[in-house]
Amino acid sequence: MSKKPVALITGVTGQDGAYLAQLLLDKGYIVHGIKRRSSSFNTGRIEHIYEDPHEPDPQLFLHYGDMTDATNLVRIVQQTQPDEIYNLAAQSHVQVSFETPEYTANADAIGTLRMLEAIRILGLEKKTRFYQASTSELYGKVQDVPQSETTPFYPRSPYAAAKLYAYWIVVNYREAYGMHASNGILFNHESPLRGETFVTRKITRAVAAITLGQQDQLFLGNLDAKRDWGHAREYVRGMWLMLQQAEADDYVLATGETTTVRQFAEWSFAEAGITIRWEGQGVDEKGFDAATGRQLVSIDPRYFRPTEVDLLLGDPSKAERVLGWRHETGAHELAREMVREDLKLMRKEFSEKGRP
Ligand code: NDP
Ligand code: GDR
Repeated sequence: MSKKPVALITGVTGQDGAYLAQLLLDKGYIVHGIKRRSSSFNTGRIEHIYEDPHEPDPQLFLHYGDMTDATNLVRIVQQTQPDEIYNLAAQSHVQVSFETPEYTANADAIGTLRMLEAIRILGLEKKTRFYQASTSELYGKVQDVPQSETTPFYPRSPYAAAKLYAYWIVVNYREAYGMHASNGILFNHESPLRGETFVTRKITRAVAAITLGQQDQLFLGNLDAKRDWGHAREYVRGMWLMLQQAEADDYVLATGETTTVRQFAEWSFAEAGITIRWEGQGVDEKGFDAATGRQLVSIDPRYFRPTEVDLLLGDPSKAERVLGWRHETGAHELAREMVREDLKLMRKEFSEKGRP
């Protein structure tokens, strides 16, 4: 019987970590995940796949760790001897990075270096393949679309600047030490598991709460930002495919279509049977229920960023050609799925609390 492949996922408790852990378990991997110590429960997204380690034959193991602690990363890599490391852990919120720039650099930039060094210190350069969660935020101010692997970078936030370092240190370790280390330059990808403060999930949760009479209004920032939104479940498959190639390389994963925040909001409300009519300009713009005239959307300038990324639109043709990867879900279908799931979730929460 051949030995099962072993993967280590940093950020296993996040959106992508949860989908990736599921994918790798389905493929017969032993999966190790790093989770942070938290004062409250933070494994909700992987609860359904985590078995009690005392039960016979567990396949998913969790280790306490942090990207800011090199000793702990070295120890976990030493203990687990992974064939593949997926480095997904990050302070991943762009706006929050303006408030916590040093921490973001520590976790997202130096954290990546720490993980690469753990591989080297342990002499695993030839055994362990490495995936880095790079991002379309690297393009930042570049309006030359579609953005591909050869488009120059121009980061527009402390988050993007930290991820720029991580991108290049991965390229450098690949070239300097012959490591199988790849960057996935992933455009925005969402799902019902998306963090609640990212704009898509914020919108779909608000639509569900407004529909169920639990919220009056949705406050948003820049409605005109354009994003290339795909489905996280499909993107984690692309991560895995990158590590199955004979040679490491860098790949864009994207849908090749772009949508405004405004349009995503319209689609989300439409899924709940509400047509939005917009009135006003800039910070005074408001969204009304076209049927009842009730105001449902307002602008809150607190959500404007000091420097914004106006337009992201990716060209996934290299990943399609080399990896055979393809996206299936577009932004419209994504909005519909996320609203349906949030409605289900909230109805369940309310019924458990004895409310309608
Ligand atoms: P999430 O924010 O949902 O998950 C981030 C994960 O990192 C969580 O498990 C979080 O733990 C963990 N984490 C944060 N800080 C640390 C730290 N200091 N030490 C250890 N773990 C930490 O992000 P996504 O799943 O959406 O994204 C995964 C990765 O891909 C991130 O690196 C992100 O920057 C990148 N990316 C995401 C894109 C997207 O559209 N989703 C697009 C391109 C790149 P906890 O649960 O405790 O908070
Ligand atoms: P982004 O995602 O910054 O692209 O980073 P986010 O959903 O936070 O913002 C997308 C766009 O929507 C605008 N926006 C708002 N954003 C939030 N969060 N809240 C609001 O109320 C709001 N109103 C308008 C933003 O200004 C922005 O233009 C995500 C993260 O997952 C990163 O980790 C990842 O690298 C990139 O996607 C690709």
